[in-house]
Amino acid sequence: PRFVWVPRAPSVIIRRDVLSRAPEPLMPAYDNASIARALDDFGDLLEIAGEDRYRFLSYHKAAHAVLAWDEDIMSTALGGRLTEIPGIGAKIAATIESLLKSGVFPGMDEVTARVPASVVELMRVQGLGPKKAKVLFDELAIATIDDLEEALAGGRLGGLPGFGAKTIENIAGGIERYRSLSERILLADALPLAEKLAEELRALPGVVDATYAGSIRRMKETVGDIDVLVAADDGPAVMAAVRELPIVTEVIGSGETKTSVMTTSGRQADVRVVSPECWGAALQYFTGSAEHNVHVREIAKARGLKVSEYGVFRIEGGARLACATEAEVYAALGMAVMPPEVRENTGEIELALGGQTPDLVTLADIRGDLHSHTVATDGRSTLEQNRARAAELGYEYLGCTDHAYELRMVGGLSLDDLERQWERIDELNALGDGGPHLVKGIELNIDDEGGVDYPPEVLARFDFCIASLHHGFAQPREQATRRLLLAMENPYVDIIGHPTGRLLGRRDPFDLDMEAIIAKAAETGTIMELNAHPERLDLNDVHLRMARKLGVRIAIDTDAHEARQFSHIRWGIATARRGWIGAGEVLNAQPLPVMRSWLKRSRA
Ligand code: DGT
Ligand code: CA
Ligand code: CA
Ligand code: ZN
Repeated sequence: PRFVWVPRAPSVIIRRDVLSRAPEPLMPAYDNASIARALDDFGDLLEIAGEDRYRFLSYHKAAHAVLAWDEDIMSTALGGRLTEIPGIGAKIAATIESLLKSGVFPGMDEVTARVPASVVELMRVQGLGPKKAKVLFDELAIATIDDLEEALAGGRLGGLPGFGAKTIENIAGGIERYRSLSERILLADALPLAEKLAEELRALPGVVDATYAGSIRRMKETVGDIDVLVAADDGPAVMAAVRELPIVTEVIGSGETKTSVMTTSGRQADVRVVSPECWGAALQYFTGSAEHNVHVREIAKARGLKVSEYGVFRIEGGARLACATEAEVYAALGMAVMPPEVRENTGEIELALGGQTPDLVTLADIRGDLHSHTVATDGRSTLEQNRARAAELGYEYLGCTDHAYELRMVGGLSLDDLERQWERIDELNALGDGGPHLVKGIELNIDDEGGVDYPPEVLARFDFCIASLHHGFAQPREQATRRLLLAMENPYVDIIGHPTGRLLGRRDPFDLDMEAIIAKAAETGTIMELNAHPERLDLNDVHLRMARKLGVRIAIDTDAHEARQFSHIRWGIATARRGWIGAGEVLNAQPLPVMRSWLKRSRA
């Protein structure tokens, strides 16, 4: 059978049910990340199949190069320039072309005859790399996560080379996390798909408007499914057209007003047709959240009104008061229209009844990014490349925060390295080319005693310091909490980076007493980071609301390990808005002198 490679989703890559039923011709929505993922997976399969090191490494290198490539891979391929990507020769270029054209990975059949492709899914479990997956496959013929779970339950993993008690315990936790995220999708994966789907729908004849709703419109960090609304008079005609969209691989169910489909990304989407006159009522209803809608309806009822996806009605007599726009719907209920991000029933309705909405930070408020890495440690872009990207974004300043000395595995900076970096920063800042001002920072590691990498006299030389937890994820609550509390008492620790350490679907957060930590931040004037990486979004919305109540200030940072990752700021803004954060509370929404004045070291 033809092997169709489904573009990358964060943890579920291969939906075998989709693969076997994928219709031809397929027009996969590949991007650089999904091509990189396919190359990476192929490299892993080669390793498990016992191919030589040189061969499988060439696919990993190619994957890395595609990820680092700035141009859209489809444009590069159309221009016949794939071999201009460093590390990509004629053979891999032909593979990429084939993927882009047809979803077929040449040579895959031959490899999957030896190692089933489902073994790739095994490696999505945290703690299982190709080496361990190979042992599982060779020794116990474990080829799927179900097989793995069975072997685990039957106690058959013990005794395998490299599988100690600790590893086995980690695998059990990894399976659980894998399963929990495979039911949800990272916002950063879902939103581009929802936008594409809405765009394809808007182009259909008879469609007045199309947009996404549900948890995507509320910008929740993970979403259960993709909800799209279409305004059109002829529902059945639109539904028929939806079934034929290029992005659709399978129709799961289809009626006159709702069609559920599987898309080329392996993700399910629900498309609903609503009448254009009642667009606002439908949008309000299907944006949710369910909790927000329930509370809105209670308030309506108390006023003798009824709300549904068809409008606001008087209970007595049934007259319709509103339905065309969301503003009209909320106005009929005596409420201001609140931004979708806060519609979670955490106080927004009470505020709206008083005619108010929270004043939320926007992308336009951001003046800089204060967490970035370079090739000096584990970043993939140079200081100059980061600076150029920050200039493109119109930033006033950029914080350079490579890893500090103790993080040896990524080449943490020694004092000599720092002197060199500072010298280069001074040169760049003296250029006078209108580029962003580079601010000298560092990402310190918080050790088991709450200490950090350098002595005070070195810490004093930075413009600012971020301190983060990078190890000890299994530590008990008291111990992990104490590390953070002590670090916050350090007068040179201005910001706590990615405070809980979670990686959505991959790693649980540290077990922390967040109330104590946020109270300590308020007491010491320590700024808390909202790390904008789509897998982190840490602090989350709940913690941000706690922080806001206590007047704790927030830095929305991308922690970019590559210049293009500065664009992740978008996800940080979304989460900040869900946490009710306004520009006045955001460190990097302030002009440079004000930003500096907020740092703990300037306040002392
Ligand atoms: P998700 O998909 O789990 O990330 O979350 P949502 O919020 O997108 O939930 P979903 O897809 O089940 O429904 C989309 C919206 O439709 C939801 O936010 C509110 C509305 N809705 C759906 N079912 C109900 C319901 O039973 N009661 C109420 N009040 N609203 C509902
Ligand atoms: Ca949904
Ligand atoms: Ca839904
Ligand atoms: Zn970092």
